[in-house]
Amino acid sequence: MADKIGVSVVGCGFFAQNHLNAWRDLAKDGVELIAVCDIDAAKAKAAAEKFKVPRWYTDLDVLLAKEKPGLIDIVTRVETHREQVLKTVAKGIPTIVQKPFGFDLGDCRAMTLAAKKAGVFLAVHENFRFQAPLRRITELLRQGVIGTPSWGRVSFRTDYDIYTGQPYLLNETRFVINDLGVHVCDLARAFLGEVEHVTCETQRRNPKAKGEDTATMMMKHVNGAVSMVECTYGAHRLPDIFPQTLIELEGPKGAIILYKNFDLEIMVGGKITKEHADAEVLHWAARPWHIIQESVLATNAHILNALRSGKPADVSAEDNFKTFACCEAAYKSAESGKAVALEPLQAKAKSAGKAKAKAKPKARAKVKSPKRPAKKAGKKSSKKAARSKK
Ligand code: NAD
Ligand code: 89V
Repeated sequence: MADKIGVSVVGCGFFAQNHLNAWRDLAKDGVELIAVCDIDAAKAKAAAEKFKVPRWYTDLDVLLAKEKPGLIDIVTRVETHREQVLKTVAKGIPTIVQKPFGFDLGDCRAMTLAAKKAGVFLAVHENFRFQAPLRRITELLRQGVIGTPSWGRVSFRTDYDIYTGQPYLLNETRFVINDLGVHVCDLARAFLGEVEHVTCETQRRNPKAKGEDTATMMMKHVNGAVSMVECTYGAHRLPDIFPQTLIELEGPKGAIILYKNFDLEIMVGGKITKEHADAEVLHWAARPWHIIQESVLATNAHILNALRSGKPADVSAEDNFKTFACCEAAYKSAESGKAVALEPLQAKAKSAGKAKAKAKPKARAKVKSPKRPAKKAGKKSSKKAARSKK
């Protein structure tokens, strides 16, 4: 049995239920849930009772004063990430923060720099690349089955009702790129390499949404590869395959295509090899979310192993900063109608991040365009009655 590690989960809302289940499954690897925290006392208490966690809090500062977690897992919404991560990192506590890492690249840089300066482990819970079919594609690419891909498509298209489980998404001024774009851009980087520039068009198909719900991006990768990277919550397609991501990759030796329902085809030397790459439906999971739920367990297990072996996670803060830079470039491209190079953006965010990292959260400059989601909207939805975790 591995050494024990005390884990605290901050935020006990909709998606945290998956994290709590996954940490409970990792008890066999020494994980002990020691405390949970949510500003909504009912949610913190309910999570503590359901997952047999000995202590619950409604204030992260109090938790940090009383507990000594070996790992903190922040599963609150984006507007709280920067403030919370700066607190946990200042205490020297290894930290995981849910996606999107920050609201903008300045946030991401401030957190990345703070962790680097303090020498504290910081990972982003970017789980899509840990989904079973996408893990399989990574493995095939590492084996060089199709050679280095020079073209790819990463596609997430649905109009599944995500708003019942995540009503706050309708109020996000940065909507689908921050919510789904982070996943598909991360996959494009993972499969085709670092990105040189991004072109993007956005659409708002659902009039009730404040922000864009559709993004079509084209990326030029540093190695010359090109990818089409798309995500929408407004595609009226049947069957709706939520929450599946479809992949196409073409390399010098062949192609890999992930079709709907996890059917994977590997085309090499004039032959097609077919695999069914579905994930196990874990004992606490249910279709269609099982593919995401199993990836939460895989992501947590990967991050825990990285922490224990003293290495950065594959989805470290530094790595996810590069994914978020693609998203920032996509927003800027949609605004300007031009291709946006990543390098100057990353350099700019680096210096801005340094200055902001020193400032207290209250003293932070207001983001002019696009605006951050109104605090009221977040509060209102967080107080809603307990929702299904599916
Ligand atoms: P939610 O609103 O249901 O849950 C957030 C919880 O955080 C609420 O219970 C709220 O009371 C609590 N909270 C707010 N401020 C807090 C604070 N200062 N201290 C402690 N608790 C606080 O939101 P959600 O849908 O669970 O989303 C949480 C995060 O998970 C978001 O960043 C979202 O993007 C992400 N998410 C990821 C996936 C994925 O597949 N990776 C899927 C869904 C959501
Ligand atoms: O946050 C997310 O990743 C979600 C999804 C529905 C894909 O889980 O919105």
